[in-house]
Amino acid sequence: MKIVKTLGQFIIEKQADFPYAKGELSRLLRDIGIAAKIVNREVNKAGLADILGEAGTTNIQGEGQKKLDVYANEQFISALKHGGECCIVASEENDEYIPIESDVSIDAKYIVAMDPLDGSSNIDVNVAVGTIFSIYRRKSTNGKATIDDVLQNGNEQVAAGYVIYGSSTMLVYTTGKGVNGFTLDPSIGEFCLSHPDMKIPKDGTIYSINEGYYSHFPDGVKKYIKYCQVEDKKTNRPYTSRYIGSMVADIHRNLIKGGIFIYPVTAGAANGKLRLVYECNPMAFIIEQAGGLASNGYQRILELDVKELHQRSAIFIGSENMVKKAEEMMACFS
Ligand code: AHM
Ligand code: MG
Repeated sequence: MKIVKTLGQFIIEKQADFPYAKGELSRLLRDIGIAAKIVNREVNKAGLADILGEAGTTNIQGEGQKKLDVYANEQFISALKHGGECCIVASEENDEYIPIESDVSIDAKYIVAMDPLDGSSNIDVNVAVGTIFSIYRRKSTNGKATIDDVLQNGNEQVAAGYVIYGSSTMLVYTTGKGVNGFTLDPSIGEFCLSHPDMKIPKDGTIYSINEGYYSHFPDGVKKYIKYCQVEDKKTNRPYTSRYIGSMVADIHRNLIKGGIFIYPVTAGAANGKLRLVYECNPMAFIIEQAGGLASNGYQRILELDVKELHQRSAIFIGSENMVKKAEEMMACFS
């Protein structure tokens, strides 16, 4: 029988990559893995447990929250509270950051930012959803951690990852030394290493964008879409259009097959829709670590100044050559 490597074993092995580390980051990642399994259990039985539907509360963006958003949010926060490695959790579902002030976490080194259940409008129709997380080291050296500890630029992340609750459940993460993917084996309840050292193809033939908003897009994006659609044998065009409407699932597919995911600024969303801290920065860190690029059309996502928790950004993310080509077209109109 083939021996599988579990997420827990892999994390412990990789601790040697950080000789200064005392195991806190490893424990934090392990806690996230455990919370992901609990959320997975609920997502899987969503239709059965009568857990679907609006929870009746609204988040800071004014969007209706689904019950499972609330559940996932609570599970991750609770796992991070009890783990003791994290002094602040910032969640897309909470207006303010959550200080964690238990006895064990007062000296905790890490900040976690997360989108507990991304793409949640897809739950009702059995389409893949995801969790996105991002980990920073706290900057302040004494007293309580503050908002300045949270508002760090993306290039200061020490780890980032996502969980995709799809036809199988996977956890993909990076600590800045490549990207590794683990598939949940429900028979043993463990994430097992299934996609070691993931690399995104340098080129791809898939573009993912909500083309329904075409008339609201900037001219550079319209030009790039037209470029994707024009026939050219040398570059395998026309490309394929694939848009799930779950960022994690769209980017996961493109990571494996090669492609670009775009959520630009639109006439209705002047700064884009997706959140820099909870969605763009972690996905950008992962895709860059896999050899791809992530940009706001003009500038690297990981270098954007983070000024507020719920800041939004446009994003062009994926295969290197495709992102470069899209940036080229954006530059034509700047
Ligand atoms: P959410 O965090 O409220 O679920 O919104 C984020 C999601 C992304 O997963 C997805 O790519 C995007 O919103 C889809 O938006 P649209 O319906 O405007 O295309
Ligand atoms: Mg989201």
